[in-house]
Amino acid sequence: MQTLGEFIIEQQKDHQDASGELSKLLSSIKLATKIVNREVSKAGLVDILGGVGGENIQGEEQQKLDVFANKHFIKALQARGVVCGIASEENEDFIDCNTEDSKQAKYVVSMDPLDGSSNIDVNVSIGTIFSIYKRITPVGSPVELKDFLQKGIHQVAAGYVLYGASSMLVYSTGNGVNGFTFDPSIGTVYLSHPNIKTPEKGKIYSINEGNFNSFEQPIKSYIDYCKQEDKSSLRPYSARYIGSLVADFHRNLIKGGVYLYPSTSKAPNGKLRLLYECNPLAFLVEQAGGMATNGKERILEIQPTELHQRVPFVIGSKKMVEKVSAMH
Ligand code: AHM
Ligand code: MG
Repeated sequence: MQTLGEFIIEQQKDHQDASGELSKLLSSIKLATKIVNREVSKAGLVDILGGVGGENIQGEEQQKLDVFANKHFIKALQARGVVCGIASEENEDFIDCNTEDSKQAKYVVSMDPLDGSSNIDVNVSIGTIFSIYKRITPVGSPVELKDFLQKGIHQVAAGYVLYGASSMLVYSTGNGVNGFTFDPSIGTVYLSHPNIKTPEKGKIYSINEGNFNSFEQPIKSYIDYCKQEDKSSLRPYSARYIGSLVADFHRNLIKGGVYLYPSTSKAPNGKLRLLYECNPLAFLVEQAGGMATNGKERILEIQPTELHQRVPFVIGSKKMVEKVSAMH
């Protein structure tokens, strides 16, 4: 089986990445992923569970693993001088990687270093999500906010890592989606899911239905629709919700389904962040033949206005997302 390292090199040959910069960047992500994976897999044995006693910029409690993952992803990206700037869900402002090498780098990365924090302490799957853009300011100048506030359609690559029963890295450079599985016994990552395509329709819906009363009418109607009996459209659908976006998304990507985090009265723009969570997964789902919308607009065409912006999010199998959109 092909390793991730071999795959990255081979892709580089047929890709516009003549300088090899994107390949080096992806290799840095692979390294950070291995470090975080090692730590996640022994959580419970070492003092890495629980909170650090502080909050991130979103006012959410930071977990030790959040902080650990954030630190190691930033370190890996900075050490090799492969990006000029990094925006993280855990940091209020973007980081200008101000080293000699970094100044010459043309890529910026936005990431959620550890998603699904509430699941860390109970041994349920969690993930990392990343998104890569070419900077729009000139190489050599300081990186600026506008380098990060690009529409999702301009992503050069995006992916996620799922720390689960086995750990996987799934990514795309705009040429299909490929999935790699960690073999912990030898520390190698192998291509296990080449050219992932998501089913056009499925029978899973994933939503925090506890918020039902505060959903807007189109979402309530869609949930009712999911529960109605109709053999021809495989209804009633199954409800599956882990509360770890990467895990919920990954299952639906492989099996077919729809994930929704809509607006609620408490969170009018939903909970998930456009830059760190929605855009990268929207890029992947489209590459796999699916769709992502905020109900009215394609996620990848939303113009971001701030780093930590949230948007209502509906993502998954094409026919299912179309149905939700039609109800809007
Ligand atoms: P986080 O980035 O703070 O971990 O929050 C994102 C997570 C997603 O992984 C998940 O889908 C969602 O929050 C669950 O939220 P809720 O508990 O409101 O259903
Ligand atoms: Mg998160």
